[in-house]
Amino acid sequence: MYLRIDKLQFELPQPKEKNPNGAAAVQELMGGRFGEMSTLMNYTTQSFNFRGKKTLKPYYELISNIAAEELGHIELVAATINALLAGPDPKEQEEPVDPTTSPYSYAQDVRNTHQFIAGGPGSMVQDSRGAPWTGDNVFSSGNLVLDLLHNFFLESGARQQKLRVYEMVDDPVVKALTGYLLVRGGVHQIAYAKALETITGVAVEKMLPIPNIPTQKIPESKKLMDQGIHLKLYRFSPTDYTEMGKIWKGTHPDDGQEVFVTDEIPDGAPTVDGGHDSAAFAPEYDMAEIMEIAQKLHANMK
Ligand code: MN3
Repeated sequence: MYLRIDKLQFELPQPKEKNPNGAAAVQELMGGRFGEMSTLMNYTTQSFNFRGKKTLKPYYELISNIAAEELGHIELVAATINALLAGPDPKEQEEPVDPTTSPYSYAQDVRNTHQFIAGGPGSMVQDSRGAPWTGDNVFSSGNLVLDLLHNFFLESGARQQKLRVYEMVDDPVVKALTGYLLVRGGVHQIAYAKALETITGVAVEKMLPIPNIPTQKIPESKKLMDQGIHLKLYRFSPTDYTEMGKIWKGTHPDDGQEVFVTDEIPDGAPTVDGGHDSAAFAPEYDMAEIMEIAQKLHANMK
């Protein structure tokens, strides 16, 4: 079972300006092969299929709790895409189109028109090409070492692509998102390395960081590392999953500090609301009308 908290894991800044092509690039972190949908569904599926949940409890718990955190990561990526789609209009705007004839025409030249036509506009479960995420991205072999090795590779590929999106999209909301995901994905990358080491004795941590750029070099990440966010593995349950500290222990390869499992959950921050978009009939053409309906529903509930 999952408990849902109506907050983002991390506070995102306001976007500089509306940036649909930036939003299309960030889609890779949602529905790309190495995106958050992939980390979420790989670890979720592996936890469902796990054989030996009691005998290999620390490994089962590690995969399960990282899966729970990834659910919050897809939420953060969606919030970033939506922030870029709903941000303030760019200052140097081209000749405005007559809104009475084609109110939605501003969206015709964006990279991913699907975000606008199907999404209203909103995030999609797609990569940066607009190709839908697929279950073919899930690897769940039933062999623990192979699955952990895959997960280490997945987090390493994810780290590379986050760094590329960081360098591609010049907006504070994207820098903050990628800065945060680099720190948290780094925890997961190291956790899978530590898990592999406990089973095989191979010093997987010596391969880190992949790519070979210290996370501290990213200002948005360094700010979080100064708060110790890179040392914590969150236990997303009030009562269960008590043994993953047998794997998530020892030192962090970046700075040698002690890592630990924590019962505290992230402080969290408000979710993003794109507001009313009458050109897209979202949530409806006439906002006053839907407000009236909502008020009636609210009155009926009393
Ligand atoms: Mn993640």
